[in-house]
Amino acid sequence: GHVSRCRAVVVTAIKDPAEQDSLKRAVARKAVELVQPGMVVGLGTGSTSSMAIEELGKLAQNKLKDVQFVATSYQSRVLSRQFGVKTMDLNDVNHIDIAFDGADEVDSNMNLIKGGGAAHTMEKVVDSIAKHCVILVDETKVVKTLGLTFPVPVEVLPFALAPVLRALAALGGQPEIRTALRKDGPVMSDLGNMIVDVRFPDGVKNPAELERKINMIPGVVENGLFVNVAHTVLVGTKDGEETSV
Ligand code: ABF
Repeated sequence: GHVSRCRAVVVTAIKDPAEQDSLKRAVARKAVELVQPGMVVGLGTGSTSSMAIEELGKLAQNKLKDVQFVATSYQSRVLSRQFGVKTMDLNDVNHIDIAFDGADEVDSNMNLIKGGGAAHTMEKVVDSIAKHCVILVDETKVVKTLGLTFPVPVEVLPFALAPVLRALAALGGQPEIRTALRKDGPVMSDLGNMIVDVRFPDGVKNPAELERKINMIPGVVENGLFVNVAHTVLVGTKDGEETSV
C-alpha cells in the first residue's frame, strides 16, 4: 500500500557554508537510502533531483542493479544516461514504488508549487502514482502560504493561449508567458506546449480549489500546484533544527 503521509524529515547538512548546494546534496544522499533492490523509481527534474540521480548512479552498478528508473523530462533522462542510470518508458512499468522530485515551494501541509523547470506535467503523472513520493528541498523553499513569491506555472496548448490567459486573469491571477533567457521566443515544454506563470498577489489561499479550477480551463494541460501528492518532504537545513513543515 501507499506510505502514509508523514511530517518532514529534517536532514542536518554537512557544516559547510557553500549552503544551498550542500543542503540539496545532503537531502539527495538521504533520499537514495530509501531505494531498495527491485524497486521502480521515478526521477524528478531540476538541480536537486539531478543530485539524487547522480547519487543513484553511484549505486546503480552494484546495490541497485535490478532497480528500474523512469524519468520525468529529457533533462533527467539525459542526466541519468550520463550517470549510468538506465531509464524506461512509463508505459513499460506497471507502478512506481518511489519517486524523488524537487519543488519550488512547500507549505506546512506538504502541498507544493512545482514547474519552475517546466517539467511539472510529467512530474505530476509520475509523482502522483508513486507509492511513496519524496520531495527534496532546501530550507529556502519552505513557505507559510504558497504563491506569495513564486508564481503558479501552467502548461498551455499553444492553440489555446489567448483564451487561457483570459480565463487565468478571471481567476484573479496575473498571467505572464514564460520566455527563454537567451532568446525572445516563448519557452516550450518537453511536450511542445507553452508555459504561463501566474502570479496571485495575495498568495494561494486554497491550493486544492485553485489546482482544480486552473485544470478545468480548456486548453490547460496541467498546473504546478501539487496537492496531497507528497508523502515525505526532506528539508535540508543549515543547523539541523526542526522546521515547521
Ligand atoms: C522541478 O525542478 C520542478 O518542478 C521545480 O520547479 C524545480 C526545482 O528545481 P531545483 O531543485 O533546481 O530548485 O522539479
